[in-house]
Amino acid sequence: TGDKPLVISTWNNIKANDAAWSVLSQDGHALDAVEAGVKIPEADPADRSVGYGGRPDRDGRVTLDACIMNPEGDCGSVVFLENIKHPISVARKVMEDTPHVMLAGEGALKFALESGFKKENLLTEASEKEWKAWLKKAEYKPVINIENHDTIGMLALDKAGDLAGACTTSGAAYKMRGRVGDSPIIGAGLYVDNEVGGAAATGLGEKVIKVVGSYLVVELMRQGNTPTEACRLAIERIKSKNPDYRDFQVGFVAVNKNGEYGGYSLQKGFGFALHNEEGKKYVKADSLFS
Ligand code: SD4
Repeated sequence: TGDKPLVISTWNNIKANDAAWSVLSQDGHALDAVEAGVKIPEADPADRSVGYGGRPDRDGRVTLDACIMNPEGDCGSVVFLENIKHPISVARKVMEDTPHVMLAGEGALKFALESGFKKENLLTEASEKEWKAWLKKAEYKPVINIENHDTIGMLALDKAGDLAGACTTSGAAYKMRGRVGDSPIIGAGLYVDNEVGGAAATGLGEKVIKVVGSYLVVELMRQGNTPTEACRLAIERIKSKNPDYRDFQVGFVAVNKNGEYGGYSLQKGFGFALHNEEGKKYVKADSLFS
């Protein structure tokens, strides 16, 4: 640990890290790295929790949440956005080209179209088929299974020592229409403080929002905890607030200003992808329960 540049992302997002690494290894900026990185799963129809190919809400619509933060502490976010393949790039435009932090739904779509993004159908045949099968029982409960996610939260530390982060998702499968999770909410799904470090979350967003999870992890690092310990303490907090703690998953990843990194989850099965000068790998995170 302790080297830069590096990129870390939730789950087995090795390919996303590759794209981020190609920016970082050429002395690129952390913000460009995380945007390039998370665009990979956004465009990948095989990734069923992000962007194109993501599982729809219970009405059969793919609705996307994303946010981004730069080393200056600026942030941009889109929530409940439909028909745009790269919500992270729209979030970046919200940050850079508007006086606002967050745009929602129709307004976010209007802004995206005005900014030159194209309207596209994001519901793939595979996701539509699964949704139709789900409709037969239609249990109206956001489904977050414990071991099979790929929502991406990504943090990068560039050669200059600056931190940025991005988070993007299609959210909980078969959620209520209009539901927004933690992923696009600054402090919940993502937080970066260039003086301390950054954190990102995945899992059942409602639980992450309730403890302002990523902000909590960053503040725990500010108090002197290592990234792994900060993630563990935030997971302990979630456990202590939720009697149903065995029924859902939450995982955090974090990196500090020195290039130390880590992750931790509530249930087993979580891990993160890491790329630094030593190469790339998938790391199984420790969990509170095994
Ligand atoms: C959400 N946190 O919308 C996201 C879902 C997720 O892997 O992380 N899935 O609640």
